[in-house]
Amino acid sequence: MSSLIVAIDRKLFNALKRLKRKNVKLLIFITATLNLILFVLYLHHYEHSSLQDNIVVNSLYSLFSIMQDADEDVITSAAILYHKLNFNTEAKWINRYYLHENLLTVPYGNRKNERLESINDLEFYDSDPRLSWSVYLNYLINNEENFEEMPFSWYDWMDFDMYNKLLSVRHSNENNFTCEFAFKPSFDFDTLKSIESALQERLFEFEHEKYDDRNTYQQISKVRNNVDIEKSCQTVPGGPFQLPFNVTTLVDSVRPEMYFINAKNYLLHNFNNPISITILEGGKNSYRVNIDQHDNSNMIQSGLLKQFVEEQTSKQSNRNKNIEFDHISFYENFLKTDIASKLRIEIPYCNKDIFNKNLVDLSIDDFAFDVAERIKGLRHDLQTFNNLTRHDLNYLSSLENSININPALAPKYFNEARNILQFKSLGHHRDKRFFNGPTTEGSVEYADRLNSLIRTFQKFTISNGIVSWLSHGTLYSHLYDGLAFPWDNDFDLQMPISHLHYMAQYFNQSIILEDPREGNGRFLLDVGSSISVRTKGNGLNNIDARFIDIDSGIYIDITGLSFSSEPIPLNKRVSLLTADAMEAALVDETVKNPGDDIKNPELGAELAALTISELKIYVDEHPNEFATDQKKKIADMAKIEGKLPITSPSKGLTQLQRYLLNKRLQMVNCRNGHFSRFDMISPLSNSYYHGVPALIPNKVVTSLLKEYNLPANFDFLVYEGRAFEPKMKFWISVSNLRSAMNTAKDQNLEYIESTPDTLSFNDLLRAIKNLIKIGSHDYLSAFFNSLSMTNYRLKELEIMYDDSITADEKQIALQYLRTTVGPTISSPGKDPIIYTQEKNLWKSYEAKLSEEEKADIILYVEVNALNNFWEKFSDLYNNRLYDASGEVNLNEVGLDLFHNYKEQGMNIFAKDPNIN
Ligand SMILES: *[C@@H]1O[C@H](CO)[C@@H](O)[C@H](O)[C@H]1NC(C)=O
Ligand SMILES: *[C@@H]1O[C@H](CO)[C@@H](O)[C@H](O)[C@H]1NC(C)=O
Ligand SMILES: *[C@@H]1O[C@H](CO)[C@@H](O)[C@H](O)[C@H]1NC(C)=O
Ligand SMILES: CC(=O)N[C@H]1CO[C@H](CO)[C@@H](O)[C@@H]1O
Repeated sequence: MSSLIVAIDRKLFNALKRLKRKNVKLLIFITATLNLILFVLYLHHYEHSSLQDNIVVNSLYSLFSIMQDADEDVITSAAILYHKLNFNTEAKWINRYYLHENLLTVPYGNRKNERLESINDLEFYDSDPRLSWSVYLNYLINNEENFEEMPFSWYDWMDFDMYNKLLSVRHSNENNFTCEFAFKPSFDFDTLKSIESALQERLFEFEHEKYDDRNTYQQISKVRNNVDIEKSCQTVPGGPFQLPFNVTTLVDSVRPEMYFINAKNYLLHNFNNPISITILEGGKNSYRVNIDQHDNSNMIQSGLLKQFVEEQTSKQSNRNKNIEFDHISFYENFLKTDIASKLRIEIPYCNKDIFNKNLVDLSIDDFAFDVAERIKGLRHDLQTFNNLTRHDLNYLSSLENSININPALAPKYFNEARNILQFKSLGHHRDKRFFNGPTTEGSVEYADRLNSLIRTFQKFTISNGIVSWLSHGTLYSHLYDGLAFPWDNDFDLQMPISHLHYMAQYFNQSIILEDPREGNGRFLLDVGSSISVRTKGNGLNNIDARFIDIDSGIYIDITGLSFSSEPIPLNKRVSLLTADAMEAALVDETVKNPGDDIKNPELGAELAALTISELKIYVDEHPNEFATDQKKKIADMAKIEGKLPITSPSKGLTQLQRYLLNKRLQMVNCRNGHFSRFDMISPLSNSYYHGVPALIPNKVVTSLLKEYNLPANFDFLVYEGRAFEPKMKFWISVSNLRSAMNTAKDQNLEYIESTPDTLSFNDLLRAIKNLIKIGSHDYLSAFFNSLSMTNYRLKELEIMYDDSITADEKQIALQYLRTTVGPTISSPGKDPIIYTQEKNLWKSYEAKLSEEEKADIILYVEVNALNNFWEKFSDLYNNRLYDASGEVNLNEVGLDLFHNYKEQGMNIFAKDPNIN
């Protein structure tokens, strides 16, 4: 440790003293209840007054449950909680989940905190992942012998918090809950008051102030919508788990807090069950469990919970009647059973080994997929062997439908909650079915959700050998620090068309569950209904598939790349094709004069066998078969067909010729007309993104330049109100940066001499201290928690973009970095469910603490985190971050962007790095 380590100032010293005084009691408590090892660890912890050591931290967390209830330990347990909440992103729960204290204790409503006698008295419950995992895994293990399918209810696998609040006051508000109520654009003022007075708390937070008085309420009550309530809703009897109405059509033209109620009601009563649940084991294996398609009873209605409780009760000794839902032990038992090996998926066409190599060579054949041939093969298997799974059958029927869809007539598949009223278009980025209230973009929770989304998707693809790579804005964000841009609201990935098909066949309509030891993410993999269409067509299906967070509606957009007849646009920023290459392709006989025997593989059957001009003629002859907007679209498309800018190589070619030209030039495209040349993609390189392995295209710079004004320098940057500070390797809001730099020369903050774009190392420490002083808590935790990721990415950049070493040398260093440092990167964000739980717990602690105590705890924990953080930064500064005795001394290899980005980072993004 050097003098750079922050000095503990007087305030902290006092806080520490106070904490230690409290601690005397704690020590007595511990000796009485815990074994010696924990005790020694704990002592050790206080001697060094630091929450750094992992083992210490983990045993501290496990102490939390025990200390929670002992009043004198409020300060210590609050400090532990605050540390875990902000500076630990492991998916460990801070407490345990029990039948009586948790499930049977009413969380809100008229009977709040009441202990129910038995599960028969439950009229609603929160589907805590520990509860659902335990009950359903136990069911799987018990039915190992003849397992066919598992019961399913959306209620058991999603967040129904606000809906449960309504259920909790159902009895006193029975008359309020009508179809009328559900489709009002905003709450009726008196109804909301009546609900909340029974609830004794707010029903929701977002813009709740608008309902606070009649004046502000005026603004929102004036909006109108035009819903045919009779058509969209039925009155039904209310009861446990059921409000007395049934939303049969999803209508989003209401305010967000109303739409939330509608969407949840619709899910419960009218939405199909998924085909399967896929359980991930890290990034190693996927286990696919078939779901009962017809029943949507939850675990109480189906009797599964009752069975679980009875079984556990009979197993336990009489003195301990309290049942714990220890989901991890059920999970680990499940992995050991025979049923797990029966459910494990191996996709025959995929190779899991690709994630063990630096470079992944794709085959040009991966970008063409013969749909007709696949249909034939599956039909044959069905008839001969009768061995198609439900997933195979759903996929087959989708292909048979898709192959007959003319691109001009493909129905829109994905729907977003676009029409939500007074919501600033935020609904545009949420799947309509899984809207779950307005998680504000830019909030910690939103960032955590994005993090969980991409991490789980990556682990899902890795465990199946499915190839996909970062693209568009996602690839751009990866470039700087291996993390999403703070203003991002989704992710974009691309895959070869063949892998889109493999993924669709095996997992379309599966709920993908994250390994519960790593997080509580739950996602629907949803693939569109017209994936055999590979051109833009009517433009309604630019996205082929989505990986959707069912707890928020946020998603990853997935697009397949393939050969097609889409005309090649001329890119203004960067030319993907040389004039020579275009010339050569255009005079190629196979393109110029394709023989009569060459068929355009894009053309399907029926209307899909027609080109757009032929379709136009057909429409004119059969006007009654088409809707007005379809006719208009087809006419528009026919008009522009072939009329390309004079500079496009595809100009004047027939559809078949355009297809052959694209193939000849190795140009592949998505359905939104984004083109890449094959060698821009392959070989892919293995990198890390958000702490998990991720593939990136071969020519990153060219790929980015075709869409963005990528700056050539790795340097200080300002964009969208955020600044990228290369020493921090992180995006910081400009207003936070001003405070950190103390531009106002505030006496209470540290004085800083250097400027943001030439920040000196010592000033960096002062800047971070200022962030602590101004209480920029969310920023600090995001910044600290992503350090291992941003350090990794910095080193990777330094190696990849160093012109002074050969491609082979780079590969050796990258391999070493990836295999030795990569696996140690921690998640840059918390599991959203654990985050919410700890945040709510912290709120309850805040109520018990004085302002002074609270400030002391926060300061204490943050300075400790800073110590830990600064040690790593100092190691980086002193070139000893990495173990120097290994095969490659990573401290020395590559550019020195950390100390000298102004010079060394100049022009590095002007061209693609030479890495193979
Ligand atoms: C809600 O309506 C749908 C469609 O009419 C029906 O299938 C379903 O059984 C109804 N649910 C309830 C709880 O009445
Ligand atoms: C069905 O079984 C045959 C013969 O074992 C096999 O070749 C084929 O791949 C199977 N089809 C599917 C869809 O699993
Ligand atoms: C995915 O499943 C949905 C729902 O069954 C279906 O509409 C769609 O066509 C399927 N897509 C593919 C490619 O199988
Ligand atoms: C609008 C409406 O019907 N409000 C009622 C909600 O329920 C309470 C309690 O039954 C009534 O007092 C309100 O009139």
